[in-house]
Order: sequence, then structure tokens, then C-alpha cells
Amino acid sequence: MPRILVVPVGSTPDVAPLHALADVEVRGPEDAGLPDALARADGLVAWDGVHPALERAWALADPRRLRWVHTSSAGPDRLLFPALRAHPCVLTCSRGVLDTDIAEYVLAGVLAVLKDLPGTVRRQTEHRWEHRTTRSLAGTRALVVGAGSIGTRVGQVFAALGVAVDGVVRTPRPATAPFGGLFGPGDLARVAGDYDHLLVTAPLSEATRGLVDHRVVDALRPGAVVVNVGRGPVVDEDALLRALRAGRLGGVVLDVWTREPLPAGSPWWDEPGAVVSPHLAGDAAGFRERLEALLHEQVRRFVTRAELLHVVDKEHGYAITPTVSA
Ligand code: OXD
Repeated sequence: MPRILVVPVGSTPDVAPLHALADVEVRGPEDAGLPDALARADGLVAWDGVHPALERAWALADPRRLRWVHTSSAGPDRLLFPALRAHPCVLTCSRGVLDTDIAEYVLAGVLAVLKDLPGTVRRQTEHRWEHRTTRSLAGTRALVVGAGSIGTRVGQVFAALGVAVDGVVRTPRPATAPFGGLFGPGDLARVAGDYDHLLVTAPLSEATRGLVDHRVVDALRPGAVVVNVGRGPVVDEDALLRALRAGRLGGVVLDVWTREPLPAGSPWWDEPGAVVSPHLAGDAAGFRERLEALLHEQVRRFVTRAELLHVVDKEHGYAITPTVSA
């Protein structure tokens, strides 16, 4: 039976259903036996995070033996350290599992800003009846940065509510629904000012790091809403904070951060125009079970040498090939 090493960081998946299929070994990242277990693994599962111990032990990952690595994350960036990129193993990620919940979170964030829910809750705690005018979502325009599986779901949800949605993709192509138009990364600063909402769903790669830079932030229209559910380093957080404090933005909803956990001393915590959340956009009840179901299916495919799902293009840093066998 193939040996599969599972390295849990936050939570541990239920591997009981896998014992009939493979010789499964679970080793925490601090476990002294991790390097040896890696040396004899045919498959590796990085669960609920990637610990630096894995990269440190990587020299022992036998290129003739280790054929497959899977991550429970939608975005594979934390596994794409140079030695893993260079290793011949197939890398798969948990693309698709969280899309709908992330899209709902983005919608909740934009509506919270447009309808000023934080302001209402503040007044409520002060027992203050103060009528204000809020803003409509229907009839507005959104630009989704990263039109992959999460970005497409975000686009569908917003389009269904009467928002005109365009996207930014690595290589521009003719647009299909829900996108009215697709731009390349080089167009972003030029077009950003045409939108009411900038919705960042992009994975982290060399091409997306710093993509939403100060030029893009400075180009945003007054009152624009910015949401980031992709990866923190895609956005220049300092430029965003400056724009927010200067009263140039309607609101900012950040679920992912350049530094996670966000340090207790970060100025973002006290920023009234910001919604600060701890990387939970896709984590609706049942998400762990859904990620486990995908893991079980992947192991079944690996063991039977069937095609694996959600294979990552290691060069570009996201899943593009629908299926590959390891
Ligand atoms: C992610 C995840 O990739 O939460 O951000 O899975």
C-alpha cells in the first residue's frame, strides 16, 4: 500500500476512512520523526496550514518516491517554496470547496459598508436614533481582481444582484459571464477608478504580489469599497490605510493580511472604516468536512492512479489543470 504522510498544523483531518486504501501516518510538524516519515512517503498532505518544519525537512523528500502533495488550502502559495517547486511531485490544492462561502462573505462585507451596519451597531450601543441615507448595491460596478474559481463565484453573486462585474486576469481573454470585460494586471491602475468596488480574490504568486499598489489605491473613486479575501501581500495595506484615513474610501474589508495573525498593535484594529477579520471568509459550518471529502477523493484517485483534481501549476501558483495522475 502507498504511504501517505499527513502533517496537520491547525486541525487534524479524519483519516479513518483512508486506512483501507493507504498506509496513513499522521505526524505533527514538531514531531522528531517527521523527516524520516517524509523520506518514506509516497504522498504528503499539508493540513490546515504549512509549517516551516516541512521546508526544513524537504531535502529528505525522495524524488523517486514522493509523487503527490496535497494542501487543504484553496491557495497553494505557502507550499510553493523553491525546493518543492523544483521537485517532480504533483501538487494539488482544495480549489472550489470554499468558493460560495467566500463569495457570500465578500457580499456581506460590501453590503455592510454600503448599508453602514458598523455605524448602526455603534449607534445602537449608544441608544442613539439617528436617521441616515445609505447606498444601493444594484446598479453599481465591481472589479474582481483574480477571476479564478473564487473570483468567478464572487462575480456571479454580484451580477445576480444587478452589479456590472469586470475582472482582472493574468492573461486577458474574451470575457464570458459573469464578467462583462477582462483586463490584464497592467491595466489595473488605469481602470480602477471606473468601479465602485474592488474585490480582491487573487492567489499569491510572483505576478500578484503587490498588484494592488499605491497607484491602484490612489486611482480608486471616492467612496469605493475594497475587499481582500485573496492573500494579504497582493494589496498594499499601508496605502489602503492612508486612503481610508484621508476619507477617500467608503470602507475596507480585509480578511487576509500580509502578516497573519494580524499583530495586536496593528492600527487596523482601531480603524472605524475597516472590517478586520482573521482569514475566515470561507470557513462556514461544515467546511472541514467538505475539505475532508475532497481529501478522501484525492487519496482514492492517487491510490488507484486515477487523475487527481485541482493540480497546481507550480510556476504560476494556482490550480489550472483540471486533472493529472501522479
Ligand atoms: C485559503 C484557504 O487558501 O483558506 O486561503 O483555504
